[in-house]
Amino acid sequence: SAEYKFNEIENQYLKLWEENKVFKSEEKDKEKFYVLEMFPYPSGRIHMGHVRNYAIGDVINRYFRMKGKNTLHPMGWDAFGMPAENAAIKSGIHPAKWTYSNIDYMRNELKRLGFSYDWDREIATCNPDYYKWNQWIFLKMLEKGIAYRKSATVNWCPHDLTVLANEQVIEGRCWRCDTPVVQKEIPSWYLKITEYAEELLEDLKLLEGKWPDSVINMQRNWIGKSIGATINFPIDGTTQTLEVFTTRPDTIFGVTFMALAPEHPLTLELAKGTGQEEEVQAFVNKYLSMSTKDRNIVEEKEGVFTGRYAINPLTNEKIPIYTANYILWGYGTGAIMAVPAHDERDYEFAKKYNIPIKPVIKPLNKDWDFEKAPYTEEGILINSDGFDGLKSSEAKEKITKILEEKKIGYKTINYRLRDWNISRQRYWGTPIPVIYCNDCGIVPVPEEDLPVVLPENVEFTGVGNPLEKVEEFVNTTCPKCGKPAKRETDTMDTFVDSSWYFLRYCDPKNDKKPFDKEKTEYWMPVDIYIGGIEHAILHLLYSRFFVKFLRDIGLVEIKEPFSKLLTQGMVLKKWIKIEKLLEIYNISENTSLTKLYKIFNIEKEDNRTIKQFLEENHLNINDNAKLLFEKLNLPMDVLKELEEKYGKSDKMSKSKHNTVDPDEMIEKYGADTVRLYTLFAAPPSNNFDWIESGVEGTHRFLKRVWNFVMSNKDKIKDITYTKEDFKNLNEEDQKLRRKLHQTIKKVNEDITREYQFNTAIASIMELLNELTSYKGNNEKVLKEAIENLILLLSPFTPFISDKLWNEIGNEGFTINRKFPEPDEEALIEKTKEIPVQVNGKMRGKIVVPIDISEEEAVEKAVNEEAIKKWIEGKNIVKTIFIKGKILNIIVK
Ligand code: ANZ
Ligand code: ZN
Repeated sequence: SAEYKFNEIENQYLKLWEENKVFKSEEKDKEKFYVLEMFPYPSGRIHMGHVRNYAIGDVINRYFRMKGKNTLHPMGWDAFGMPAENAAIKSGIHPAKWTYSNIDYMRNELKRLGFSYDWDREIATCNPDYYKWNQWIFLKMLEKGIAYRKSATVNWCPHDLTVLANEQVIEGRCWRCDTPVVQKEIPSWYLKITEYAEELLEDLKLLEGKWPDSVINMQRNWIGKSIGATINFPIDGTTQTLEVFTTRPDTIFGVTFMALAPEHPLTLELAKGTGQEEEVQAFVNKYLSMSTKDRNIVEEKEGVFTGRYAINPLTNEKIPIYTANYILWGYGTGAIMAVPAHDERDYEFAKKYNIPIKPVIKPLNKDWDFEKAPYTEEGILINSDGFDGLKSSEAKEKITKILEEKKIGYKTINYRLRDWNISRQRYWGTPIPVIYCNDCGIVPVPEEDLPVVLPENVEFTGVGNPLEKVEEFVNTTCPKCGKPAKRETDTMDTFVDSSWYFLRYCDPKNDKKPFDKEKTEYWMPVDIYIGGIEHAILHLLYSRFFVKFLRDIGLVEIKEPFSKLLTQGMVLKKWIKIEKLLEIYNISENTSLTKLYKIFNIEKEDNRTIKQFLEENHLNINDNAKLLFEKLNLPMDVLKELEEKYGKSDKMSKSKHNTVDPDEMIEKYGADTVRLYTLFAAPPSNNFDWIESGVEGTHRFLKRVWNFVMSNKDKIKDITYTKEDFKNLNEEDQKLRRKLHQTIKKVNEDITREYQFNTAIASIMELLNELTSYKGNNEKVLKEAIENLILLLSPFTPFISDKLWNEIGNEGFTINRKFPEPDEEALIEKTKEIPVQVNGKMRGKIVVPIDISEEEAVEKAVNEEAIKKWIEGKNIVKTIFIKGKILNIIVK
């Protein structure tokens, strides 16, 4: 039969699918199913992580299509962002050109993999048709007070005069020019996500069981709701008070010091005239010059006494006030009442500075020595005057109430969540649509003037924000008074772009509105969203926030954008260091190349040592051994074996040289094999190692499918069948049908239950084994099995499936066929083979109907050739029959 020419087949079907617009989707009077994968950043080429992510989505889309759902499966590009601008700075290519050419390349790669996207819905966020609506939504937020401007601290490079993202700060220095980075306050635009904190938290309940628990927990912690009290402590010798936030008002009798953030305005003020001023000033200076990132790295608690005391409002005790590095400015009030007996950080601090530790909570039923460690849970109050004996929960309420009565405190709910700073001082993003007028102040760009388009003629020097230097862009007129005015040059954080793109896919070409409500009402919410765990917090939270805001202004009615979330695992690749290679062969850097060649049976003289060679080639023993193999032309198959045996699994990355290029794999094995392998290697949420022998195995399976179907195609081409034909089948035919329908059942179950593609594929592989060993000659049974085998494979390996489908005489494409459903009838085992013993010894087997009676079974056994001879001429005295299991005949 004909060879499996995957390249030819795949290119042929790519064309056919495109010509026939097979993946088009539109609203219909039919149940919908929206399958979405996180859209990629157009970095240049797709990587294996993308292949896996999109292969998972593709199977789901194809499967539910075949199950009769009206599916939506769109794709687009998260196209704004830093790498494009960095490329412009480094090599002078315009970010737009760089981005669009990457998009063109990657679109082809995705098509080549056979992914079933409706490309008519493609969006690129850097297109003004798209970002116009970012601006429109921003203006709505501005109108509703959800967008606002305030000053923010940023990383600033004093040499390049530019704001740096955290990733651009390398060990406290600018990534470009190595100048130490400083912190600077600049005005920025914020979105008031905190207004939705409670709802974002509350609605996580709707996602329970549908999103991974880990993601729900990360969101919950990020929002970080704390219930407690705000308490005012009078400051001794002044009329001022110190306001603190605590989640443990029940511990107020145990306060032994107070602590302020270095940034707290009272920190320096209190120290004035106490003799502590200089020391406090030095401490504050030290921490203010540190970036938040560096500050988080400092583990050691550190602080300085301010020289002042606060008064505990319930005990009238004098308590020293410190400034301390572990108090954050921007959370709570930036000041705390410290209870070292019951808080880890306070305990550490108190131990270091010899501050008293006073226990006020007793554990319920265990011993505790407050000199050894703090007790941080709730318990029973002690050393707390009239509150002794109360449970923490009761005391919290009582104490808060008393503070409220005395008007020195009140119940407070605090969220860790901060408002979202969307200002980026960069070119390649959505311009923030506001204008600054000397007379009118901040003026929103009128809706009819949208989009504010990025100017094209821009210079990328790496110094400052390129937009600031484009006079035609910056200088404009005030929309209110008509006088000269200046345009905002900040662009939006690219997370804005991805916070609503799933809505735009529902109506991607609308030029009157961001999207039509009727269309989003039909398609939304997304039924399954697939992507990396790295987006577990920000992207998902921002998208949820946008949907809630858009609902508030009447654009959507849904509560949550993503009904189900699947976070796929990583594709890892084992690799070994040169160092490890030397160790394996028990050689050293001083070994000669000649000897190294010998190890691999290569006759070649080279007197340089490995060390010399590495130096000459700018390699190092921590580099991937692959580099050495390549440079010395050593046998790659040996390296592969070594990697599989001794290698260390790591996420694929360029710096480790352990990436596997999808294009290369497709070239070598075909897209069907690459898809099938990534799906077969592990369940979607697990990590797995890319192992080429595994790829080869999957490829061999597809070859066997090909060969089997092609060698039977003439036999079955003109055969037709109906269920009626399968009424009275012999055992062999029944067995094949049973296996077929068991497989169909399992594949359906595995896919719908947690998307267990790997086990589904394994069962299809078993089905092929059964088929190749089928000894019957019922062509109807054979045809049914082959047709269904092809349809079962179709979501995973669509190219070979469509090709074979047509080869055996069917028209059209498998995605338009119904996905197989099990014939319950065929699942029932009707006959069974059971062993027969005579006087306890195995003498043969009989095939009998499953519900046969004892007499009938014995009747059949005594007529069986192999058994007959042990019974002839004797008397049957007893029979023991266990239905479906065994028959024992006792004779004399
Ligand atoms: C007294 C106390 C006693 C506290 C005790 C804890 C245990 P969460 O749950 O994260 O909201 N805190 C308040 N503001 C802070 C700030 N700006 N920087 C650092 N720590 C701050 O934590 C609230 C608790 O963290 C508060 O309750 C406060 O310490 C501290 F046995 O007050 B607690
Ligand atoms: Zn004006």
